[in-house]
Amino acid sequence: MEMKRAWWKESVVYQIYPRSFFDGNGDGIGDLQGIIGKLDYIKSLGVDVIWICPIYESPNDDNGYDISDYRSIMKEFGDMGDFKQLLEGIHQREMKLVMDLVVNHTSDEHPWFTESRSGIHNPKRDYYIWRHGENGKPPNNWQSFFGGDAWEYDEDSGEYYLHLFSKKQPDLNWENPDVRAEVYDIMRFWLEQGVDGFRMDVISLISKGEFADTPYEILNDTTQQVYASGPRIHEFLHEMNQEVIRHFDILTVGEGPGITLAEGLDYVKEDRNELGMIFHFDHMVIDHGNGGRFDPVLLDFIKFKKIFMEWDQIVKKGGWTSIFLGNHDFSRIVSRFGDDGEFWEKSAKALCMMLLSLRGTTYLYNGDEIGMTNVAYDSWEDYRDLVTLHAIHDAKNNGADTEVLKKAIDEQGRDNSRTPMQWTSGENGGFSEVEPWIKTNPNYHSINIQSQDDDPNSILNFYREMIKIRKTYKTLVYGEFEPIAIDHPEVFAYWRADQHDVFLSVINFSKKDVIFEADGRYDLSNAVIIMSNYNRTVLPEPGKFNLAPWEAMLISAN
Ligand code: ISL
Ligand code: CA
Repeated sequence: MEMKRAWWKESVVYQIYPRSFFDGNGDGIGDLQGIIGKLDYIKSLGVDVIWICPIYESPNDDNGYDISDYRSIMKEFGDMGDFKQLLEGIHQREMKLVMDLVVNHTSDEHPWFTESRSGIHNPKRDYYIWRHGENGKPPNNWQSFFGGDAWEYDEDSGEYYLHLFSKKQPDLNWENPDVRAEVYDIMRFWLEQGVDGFRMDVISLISKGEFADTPYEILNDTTQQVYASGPRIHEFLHEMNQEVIRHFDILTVGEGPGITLAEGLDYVKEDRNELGMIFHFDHMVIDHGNGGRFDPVLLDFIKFKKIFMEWDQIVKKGGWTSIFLGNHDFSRIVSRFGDDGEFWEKSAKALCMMLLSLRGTTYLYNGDEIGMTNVAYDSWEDYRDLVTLHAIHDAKNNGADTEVLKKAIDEQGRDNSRTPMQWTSGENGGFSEVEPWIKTNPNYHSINIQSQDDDPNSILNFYREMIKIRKTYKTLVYGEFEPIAIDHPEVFAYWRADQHDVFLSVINFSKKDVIFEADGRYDLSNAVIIMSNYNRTVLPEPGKFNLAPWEAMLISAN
């Protein structure tokens, strides 16, 4: 079946965490002028789309994911003039801009919430979710993603409001049509400015079901079974599509914690007219234990591969998918899925090959293109993320072992991916002239853009080359994805094929030498290696591979 083509399916998206990207005015905080100054660098990667995490006015309890004004720019980042300049600069370079749309919740400092809280008869009361408690306890046993009860008591009215994230992020009441109309207005406002799409924060959570107790002990189960994909989710997304999305040619990607494989297609099936694609989290929570991210378990590599295989099925059934390994909520991909020690460079390139040779729209997170790694700070004082701070606070209160916790935080904490971009080996990694809001990773002396820019063997230039290859061969975008030996314990290998071309991707996910044999599905007698992280150019024996540690190659069969 010929797949429906679209620019957003063929795009490579580059995600920017604005607070940590580049400080344009010397206050230690990344900003819009900082991004503007780096647009030529971004363009040099070959990416098509920039997605910027929230840049709206916010008290920054959760770094911009708590919005107090959807129509203005956070003062630390600049103003509307800077925004217009940024958008123009992006469009001039023939790239596109995707904004983060955070509408499951607002900040508690948003005027809607100030009004809503002011009294039970206020017209905005019903913009949020207020309930009576029972016997001095919250309305139900729901827990917030950031720790503690998902309900906050309001003394004045004697009611509780729901917050699935921090108590400074009250959930909006999507049952109220006025709330939905406000959201569509906000979307139109930014589309009229000329933005090219939205990444929708936790959009899977907007429709709340019955407020009954969750029977599940584990938050991940509650997310899938209780919080996500509520009864009216598809009605709301379809309405959003009819009201807004379909009138513009835009990229839409819904962040979907808790969306299961069974429900995934409903969000993205083209003839349902909801979203273009979603981010599912199956591979991102794969090493989270029952206690969540700070209770890590060993990553099951075969399961990891199967997740990509299973989610590819939704593409076949008339939808589309996204491919990503990291973002601002998870640790660094080379530290988590690769090897940030001896095989740092090889494994970073291997992950790059995987990201850019799978079917789906590729999302790259800033810093991964130079192999930025996790950080482990010496002092508790240096951590910034509220999730981490809550965990530290709780552990100290409960007399838990903070050494064990520190190890988990350094493996899985969100600060890992939020350290300043490493531009140069100069002070603060060239991110800012002054002490940054979050400490730089001290390895900026060796890992930085400046040193990789002109080095033909660098991770950075491997990314540039892989992006170029993906843009050249549409087969890598749309072609069938046919995994080989999915139960192999070390190798991820797959064909990408259509009537035009056949490619074979072979990636050794281990520090061992591994022998691997491809199935004979396609003829490899005239095959050539087009990309190799060991600079290999000739295939020794068609279909048979002696792979070095973290070796990755992309082979063109015709
Ligand atoms: O459920 C999760 C995995 O266990 C979480 O990672 C969840 O998907 C995530 O916290 C949702 O993230 C988004 O919304 C948050 C914000 O803090 C994140 O930065 C954002 O990406 C609340 O807006
Ligand atoms: Ca600044």
